[in-house]
Amino acid sequence: MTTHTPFPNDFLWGGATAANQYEGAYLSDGKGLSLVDILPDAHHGRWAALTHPKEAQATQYDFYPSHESVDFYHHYEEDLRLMAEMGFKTYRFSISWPRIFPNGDDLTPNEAGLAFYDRIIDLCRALQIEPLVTINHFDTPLAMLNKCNGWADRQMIDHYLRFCDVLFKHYKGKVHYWLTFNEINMILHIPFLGGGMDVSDAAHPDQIKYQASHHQLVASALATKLAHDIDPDNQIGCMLAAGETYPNTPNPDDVFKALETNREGYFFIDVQSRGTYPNYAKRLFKAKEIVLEMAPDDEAILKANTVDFISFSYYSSRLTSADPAVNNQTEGNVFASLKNPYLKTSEWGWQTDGLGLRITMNQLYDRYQKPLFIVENGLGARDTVTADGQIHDDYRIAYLQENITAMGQAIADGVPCIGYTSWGCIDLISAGSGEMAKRYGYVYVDRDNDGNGTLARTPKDSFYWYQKVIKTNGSVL
Ligand code: P53
Repeated sequence: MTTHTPFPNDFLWGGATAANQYEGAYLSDGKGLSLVDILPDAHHGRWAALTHPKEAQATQYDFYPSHESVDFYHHYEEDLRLMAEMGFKTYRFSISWPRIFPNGDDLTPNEAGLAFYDRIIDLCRALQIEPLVTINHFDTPLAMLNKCNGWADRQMIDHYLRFCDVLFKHYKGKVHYWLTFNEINMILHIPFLGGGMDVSDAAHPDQIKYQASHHQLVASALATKLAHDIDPDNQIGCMLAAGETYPNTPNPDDVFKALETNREGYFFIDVQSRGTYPNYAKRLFKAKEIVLEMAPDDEAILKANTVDFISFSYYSSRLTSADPAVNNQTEGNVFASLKNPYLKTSEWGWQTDGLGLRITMNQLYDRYQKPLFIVENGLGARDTVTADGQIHDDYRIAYLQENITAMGQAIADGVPCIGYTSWGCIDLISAGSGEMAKRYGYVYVDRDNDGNGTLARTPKDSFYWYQKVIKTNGSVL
């Protein structure tokens, strides 16, 4: 019996993690401090720390979730074998920049740090899992915050390229898929995670944020060139925190507001994929009184070195209104969004919208005509271990079913898609809240918000479900 599936034969099914939320071992083998290493969890002021990082740095918290995290550093073999057991074709992970360059501006790499990723990449290859590497996932070395306010300073481009040069040469022939910056648009929303900067006492934060964005965009283009020069087989992707923003009503004011909100993210991909700043940037800069400082070659660099594919994270659609009285309920969220009454909401206020993924994919492809790669998707939820020692996470399966079905529909609509890596395939620390309780994984990790637990790994029901999805190439969901 042949079952119908919209997914191509070589579709890359897998899962995604990031060093700063997964590895622990925060000072092992010469690693320097990562941005997240100075942050407490949501119950001890994480949001205040994210928005005032210099103050956070001077504060002694009782507990730092990232320091041990779920200790992938010492559990990598077990974890990669579990991924292989699910049938992963690809595994997306990030390389911790301060593990390789502890201070950011070091001139030579920390060999012990590279040795760790050698072990990961060699085992991936042995298990026939294609590595997909995020070069910078919220992980600018903390030392650079203190030295030059992170990406606010143009010298970060050189430091980043030195890091890239080491990676592209060292992993030549072993890694072919690279993402230059995780959720590059995050720099506007959480400048500390996105750009290693503190803008809390800046007179004109938007000026700093967009200038730093420019530095990252130039760095991304130069990294793309370097990757192609070193190995023409390298495929380089940009990475957007995506999710279509809908208008709250058919009022054209709301529709226009939604268009502007979508452009806040497209802004970055317009540069990375089309090679030029979009037309609307001029008016945006004028309205925000931003004057970008550019080096003479910057525009030519951006133009000549566009990305090969468009990757993105998608958790939910968003909703906006032009009426400030309606919109102001939403403060405090990373991405402001009204509550959409047509959608289910998770415990953390994120809404499930599979069709929104199909819409987002169609919009991205219509705009860029480059292959897509979904590199994050999933439901952060509280899990309970039942008396039989199992985790029956039917809510997670339901979310993934809805989203994967919609992805298949988008592919059937004619949108090319290279692969799908769901977020936090093994439970890890939440970026936004620092909690362990907000879990995304197919594999449960025994650890709680306060750091108690054995770190034992247990497959959840969703583990066996996803195994079947991969085995049938998405024909059984
Ligand atoms: P958490 C929101 C807030 C922080 C990071 O988020 C985010 C988002 C959603 O776009 O981005 C990504 O852990 C990020 C991951 C993160 C994941 O979303 O707050 O790339 O590092 O863990 C999920 O539930």
